[in-house]
Amino acid sequence: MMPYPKLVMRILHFSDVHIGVENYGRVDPNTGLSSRLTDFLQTYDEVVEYALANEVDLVLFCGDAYKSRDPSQTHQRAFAQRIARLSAAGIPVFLLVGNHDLPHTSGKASALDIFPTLSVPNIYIGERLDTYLVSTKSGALQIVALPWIRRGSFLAREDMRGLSPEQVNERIQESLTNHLRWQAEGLDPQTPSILAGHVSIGEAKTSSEQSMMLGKDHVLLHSSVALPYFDYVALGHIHKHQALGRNPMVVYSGSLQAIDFGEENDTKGFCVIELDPALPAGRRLTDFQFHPVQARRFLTVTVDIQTTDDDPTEKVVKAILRHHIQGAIVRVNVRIPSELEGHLDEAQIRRALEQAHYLASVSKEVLRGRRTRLGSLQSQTLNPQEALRLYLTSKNTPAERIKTLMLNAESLMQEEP
Ligand SMILES: [Mn+2]
Repeated sequence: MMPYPKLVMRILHFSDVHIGVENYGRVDPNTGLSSRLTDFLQTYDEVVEYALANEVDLVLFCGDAYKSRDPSQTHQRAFAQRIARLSAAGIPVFLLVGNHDLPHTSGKASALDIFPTLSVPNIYIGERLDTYLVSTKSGALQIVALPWIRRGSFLAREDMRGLSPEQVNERIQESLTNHLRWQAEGLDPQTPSILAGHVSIGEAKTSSEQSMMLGKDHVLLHSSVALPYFDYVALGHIHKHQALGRNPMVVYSGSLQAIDFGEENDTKGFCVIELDPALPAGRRLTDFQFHPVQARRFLTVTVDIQTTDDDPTEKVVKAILRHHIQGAIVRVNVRIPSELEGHLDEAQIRRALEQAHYLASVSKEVLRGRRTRLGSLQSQTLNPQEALRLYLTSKNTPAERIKTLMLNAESLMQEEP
């Protein structure tokens, strides 16, 4: 007898596409479009191609389709074209609403509202904290959605009056934690279940220079989301891919492209998981894979010039050539003693960087002679007062002024932290 085929539900989890991030890009003179738009769409296409080629049961997007809350029509078309391909192939798509997808006020449409408005088949929008039942070709799946929560909707409530921003966050965190537990306890234990959240988890690491974060936001604890009812916890919002634990696995898929040099060392990609519906609740995850995409590289080249280097420019050029420059977004940081500053030929350095996709900066940190002398005094043997006095003296500060500043500094240093 043929063995009964094992039914496995395969889910693709990705997040933070951020179409419209166009810094460090070149404008194509023919189309007027940024090269960074092409970058973002190429990695997004890698996700879609994988989903189509591997006939996944569900594509789960954990929020932030665009950079802006008011994306341009070109950006909206680009996002929708890819969703339409999945929909047409009969692959259900769950779109969770992120902070960048939300309008400022509750009456306005979110950037994702267009899909239910047009009744695009197979598309689900996770726009409120609720449990959604999604039907896939491998059976039903419960998704508890935790979209981005608009502060304003909490602030308007009477019991929020007079609270500090920190206290408001505490209330939001408490409320979300309770609501999540309530949703989780109401799940059908016979049906596979995942949590999809667009939220910061306190234990997570961030890497970007935080330019995408929109202020001080609520942060949940790992223990608030890692509930035993879930077979997998899929997260978006933090751009660095990471797993925060097992039983259940709590995972940020991370973004598909770095947005700044803070993410230089991140590997970008998406996650593919397999659930076995026959296993007990909370233990159905049978496989987890992270699939890297061909994200645009960011590269920092740092060069330290010594007083003994006779050709600083050559040293910088050699350091550049040791790296894979082609196609990268590059910045060069040169630390150079002031007496050699004039010997740095910036035009020659820029020529060595011609193969880069984009040259962000060539910056010089000029090390003044005084600073070198201070370094040679074995600064680790100086106490803070001595170091401050030495610094003020080196800056030609008048003696009276030094006296006043030293008194102030000492009283500051004696204060309890
Ligand atoms: Mn976000």
